Amino acid sequence: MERTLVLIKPDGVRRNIIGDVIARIERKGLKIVALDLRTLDRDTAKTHYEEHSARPFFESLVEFITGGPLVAMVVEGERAVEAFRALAGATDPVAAAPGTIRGDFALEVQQNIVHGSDSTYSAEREINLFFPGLES
Ligand code: RTP
Ligand code: MG
Repeated sequence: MERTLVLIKPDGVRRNIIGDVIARIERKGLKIVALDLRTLDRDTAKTHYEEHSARPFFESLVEFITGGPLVAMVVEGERAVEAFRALAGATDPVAAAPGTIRGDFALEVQQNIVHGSDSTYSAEREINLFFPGLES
């Protein structure tokens, strides 16, 4: 069984759509095996997004992701990484298909409601960062 790290980013929490996002995950048949509301510190945010550290939007991304509470979850199921990325939709919410989380709820590329790990390798790294010691 595969696992992925899902975040409902601060914009999603602010807009009171935690329940809607969770409902879509559960409706798909994926299982939530860990869940926590927390505000990220800058070091954790920088580590989480370290692949983007040289990008012009990095500082703005760190500000945004640390700017309020977010929901962190470990989601499990058959091909969970790919399954959640499909539910989330394209990074740019305007390009994201209607029916996806980003396609239905967002307009701006930074404030795109959710994060999902992009590979099983990233998932393992991110789950260890957010939920160290979580049993398998
Ligand atoms: P995520 O990592 O959050 O799941 O999103 P993703 O894989 O679809 O997109 P990625 O390329 O990893 O970008 C990470 C997050 O950075 C913000 N972003 N801003 N201003 C910009 O041009 C820009 N590009 C990306 C978004 O919040 C994106 O989800
Ligand atoms: Mg990404």
